[in-house]
Amino acid sequence: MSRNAESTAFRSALEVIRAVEPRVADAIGAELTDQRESLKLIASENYASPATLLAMGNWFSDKYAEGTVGRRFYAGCQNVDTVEALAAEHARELFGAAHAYVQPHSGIDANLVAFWAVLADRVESPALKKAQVRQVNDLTEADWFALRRELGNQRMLGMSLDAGGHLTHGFRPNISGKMFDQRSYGTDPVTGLIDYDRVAEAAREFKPLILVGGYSAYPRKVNFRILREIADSVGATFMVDMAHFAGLVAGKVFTGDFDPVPHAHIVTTTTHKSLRGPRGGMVLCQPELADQVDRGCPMVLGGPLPHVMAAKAVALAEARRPDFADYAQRIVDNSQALAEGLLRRGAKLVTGGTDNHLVLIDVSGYGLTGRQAEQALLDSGIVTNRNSVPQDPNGAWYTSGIRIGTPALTTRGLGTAEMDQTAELIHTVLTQTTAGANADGTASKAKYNLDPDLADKIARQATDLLAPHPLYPAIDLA
Ligand code: DSN
Repeated sequence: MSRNAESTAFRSALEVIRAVEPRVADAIGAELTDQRESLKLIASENYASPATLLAMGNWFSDKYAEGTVGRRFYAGCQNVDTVEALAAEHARELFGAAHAYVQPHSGIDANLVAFWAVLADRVESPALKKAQVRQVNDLTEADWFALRRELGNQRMLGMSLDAGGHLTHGFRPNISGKMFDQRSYGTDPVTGLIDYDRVAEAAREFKPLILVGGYSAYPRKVNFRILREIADSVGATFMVDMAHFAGLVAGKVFTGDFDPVPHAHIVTTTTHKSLRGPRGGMVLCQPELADQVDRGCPMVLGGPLPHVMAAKAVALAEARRPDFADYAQRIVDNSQALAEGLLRRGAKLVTGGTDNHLVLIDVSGYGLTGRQAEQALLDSGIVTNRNSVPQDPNGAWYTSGIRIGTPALTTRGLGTAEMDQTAELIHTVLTQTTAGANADGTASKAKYNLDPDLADKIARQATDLLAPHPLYPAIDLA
């Protein structure tokens, strides 16, 4: 691929857009400039390849394709079949999965597909069998009422939100919490690590239908073999949400007990985080759940997005290349270098370090809330996001943590030495920021004081750090 080809493709696309609504073309160009200039440490973001981005911008977007490959509710889906089948094949091969469903539009969608597949398999199918009917429309009103109550009366056990679990794992503000009676397992208050004996105890007491593994803010490996044993011991279906670390599984950094795919009945993921594909979701499962998973659309999903499935096929093909394993390893090397740099300078890290792509700083050590720290870092050109820490006294809005992740900077080519410099920038900002006060003199959880000249200086240093590693070097929009 010549450098000119990428530049020409994006420049031409912007020219076509500009002729209709120049402000959109300008915003697209400005977004590239902003992404090029900021030190992106959001653990859930990355930079998809030009090929992945281009696969999304075309007429596949116009096609409806409810159903699955070869079994559509619309005519003319032969080319959609090609890209959906390719994406699923790449996913199966990459992860060693029996079945892959690539239609979910996001992580929450993938989780909803998984939850309903399990409910259909474990609750609805037995009810249909008992009533000796083939499908729900054949149930009597009384049996349908009983089944609906039964579906709404199931239990889920997942990791607590402040220990790093995700909102979609059964928490009340999310639809999953309204669907399931949920209990959480936390982490050890001293080590910050998952205590598998406590998980087993919670499972024995609560007897969940679904045990959920996976996280969005836990900086350590998880032993999925042990979690599967716990699930089996109480007859639960074991589901893993690997959205954050799918790239580390794909790149064989997480293998054996730490690879969820051979251990879980069903695995969900997004495709855009450490996996570096387009924004989207995906479900992998054991053969016995495949039929139910494939009913995701129209069960809980709107029509599939063929242009995004095309981009998933491209990104998954990229992840099957040998250099992706090297990329995945570098993500973790960088994350560990960042953690060590922060620790050496005196930062307080949840669990004292990291095994994966993310580091969680407890910024109460700097006398700040997560919100204050996030904004002070942003003023200094460093993009992170605030996050709860275990037993967080500041709740989910202000929080006491900052979550930082290395997938994006690793894509740009930054290495461990630059992670140490990044740790220095972060530490400098956080030590030089002080908590602000409200008008009545009380302590504010949002206001903060940071010398603007220092913030500008750090932002320039961040830009200097990025300069040798241009983002999309082949793309010149000028
Ligand atoms: N938005 C994703 C994250 O940042 O972890 C998932 O909610």
